[in-house]
Amino acid sequence: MRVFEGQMVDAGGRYALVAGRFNDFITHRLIEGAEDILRRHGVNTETHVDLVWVPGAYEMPVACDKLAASGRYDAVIALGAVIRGATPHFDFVSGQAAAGVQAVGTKHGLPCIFGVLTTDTIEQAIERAGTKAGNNGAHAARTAVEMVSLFKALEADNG
Ligand code: INI
Repeated sequence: MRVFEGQMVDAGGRYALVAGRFNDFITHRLIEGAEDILRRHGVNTETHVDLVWVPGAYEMPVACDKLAASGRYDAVIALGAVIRGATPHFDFVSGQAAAGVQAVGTKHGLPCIFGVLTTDTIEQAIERAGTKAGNNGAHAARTAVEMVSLFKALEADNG
């Protein structure tokens, strides 16, 4: 049996972070977590990581699509926070963001990582942005490193 899996070391990837300005006090922590993990897995974050701000999670799919279509990146990482309010708005924004980012990935055959928190409360978001429940941006970056490595291995395979 031939087994392919990504290594947890950067394979020379170029990464785009797509960050939502909405709830940016959370997004900034997610960016810090992602940047730290990319750097500690061997990515030169000065030259190989671009940060792209969008207004909110709803705008992430179209921005991810543009970046994926550019051919300049090996992975796109969406980072942000959708926090439930008093209306059904949360469901539309979070649902479209998740489905949209996923659709971009399959459309372009490019790892598009969903590092967007979808929480009921601000406290839950804070817990997942570098406090007691880890940092979702760091987790997203680890996922990106693994997927870039996996895709490079699959692309290098000659059968
Ligand atoms: N965008 C977010 O990223 N998080 C939210 O919690 C949020 N809420 O709650 O409204 C949010 N809304 C804005 C949305 O992403 C769009 O920017 C807006 O609808 C304009 O298209």
